Amino acid sequence: MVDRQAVTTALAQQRIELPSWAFGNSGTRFKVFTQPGVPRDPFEKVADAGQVHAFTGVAPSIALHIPWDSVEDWAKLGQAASDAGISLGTVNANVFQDDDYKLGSVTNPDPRVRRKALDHLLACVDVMDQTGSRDLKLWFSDGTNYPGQDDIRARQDRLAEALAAVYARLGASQRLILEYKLFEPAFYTMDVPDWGTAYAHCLTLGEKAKVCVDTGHHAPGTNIEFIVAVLQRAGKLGAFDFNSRFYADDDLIVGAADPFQLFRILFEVTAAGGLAASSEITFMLDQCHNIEPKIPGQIRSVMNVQEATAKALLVDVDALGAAQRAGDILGANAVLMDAYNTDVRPLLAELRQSQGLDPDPMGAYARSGYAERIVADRTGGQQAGWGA
Ligand code: AOS
Ligand code: ZN
Ligand code: ZN
Repeated sequence: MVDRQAVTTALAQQRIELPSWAFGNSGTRFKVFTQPGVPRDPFEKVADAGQVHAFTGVAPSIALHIPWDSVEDWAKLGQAASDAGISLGTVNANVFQDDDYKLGSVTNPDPRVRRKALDHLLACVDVMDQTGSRDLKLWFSDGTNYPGQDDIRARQDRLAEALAAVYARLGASQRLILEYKLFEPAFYTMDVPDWGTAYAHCLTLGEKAKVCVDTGHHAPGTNIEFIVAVLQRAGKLGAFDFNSRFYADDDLIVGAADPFQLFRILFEVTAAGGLAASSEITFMLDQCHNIEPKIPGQIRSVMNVQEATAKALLVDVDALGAAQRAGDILGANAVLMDAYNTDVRPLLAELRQSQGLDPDPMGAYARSGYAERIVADRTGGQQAGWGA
């Protein structure tokens, strides 16, 4: 039997982190479409993220990107976040948008470039000290395009050296979260292409190093929930970058392309206690809203994660376990599918009402007048950073 009260409590405690770059203008390498009313600075991104939290109640922090979100006074940005009802979250480093990084950042054959990249990563930890952020998320665009272009093993050595230096700089409660990506921008080798490579580096580094699973960073057909289960079992699942993909790293709204996959992932997470108060998994979105409006896009994303989580929590794990032990293949599968096929929208609407929220976050935001206000007040919105 599923304990409905426990499901509601778990859903009420869920925390989803929003990416600051989701609020800026974004696009593909072909075109960035600008939208009226988008934030002109990090303060306005924080204000917009606050709206998503105000209407969903489960998105109380915003991930920052350095240098896109760099400000003179971090305390002031922290205050703006708190005024908006949220806090500053994960710090994302950027060692991919500089001419110097053509051959890589921390894995570059040139020691000068490696030093420059490492200095940026260390500077990000300085920022974390000021913002109170727990996590430093590292994604490297480093890799090669042609066989023989560079020494694969030497690049791993350089990567290990840089990671060790960053790890040594972390405070007691800070973590290094290493993100992997199959390809792009490099097309022959990426230096951190998969969970195994990320896991191996994190294992060497120590307890404070964990892996980030970006759902858009795998080959088509990859069983992501298996990776999640293995990492979580090893205590190395640090964070998610949730998004949807149809083809490559599409960064579309999470749950839009494959809600069943999202459910399967969240089932593994919840079954292994990943939603418990003691869990240290960061549930982050990593998306860009190239053509749809940004704040509603984020609200929809948060709701999609909530819906998949609710379904995952509704799995009757006792019945599932019994069927599994009995070797009842179809029975076990039916238990899972029963939960997936449940319409959880009424349950979530009730939960919101019990929290004093509107049961319909999308409608409530549309009625709030905020979208009209930012269009009137802001001109010259900032690009999210991609293609800058
Ligand atoms: C890049 O493909 C990765 O998904 C990054 O996680 C992310 O989009 C970037 O770090 C934003 O700065
Ligand atoms: Zn990502
Ligand atoms: Zn990505």
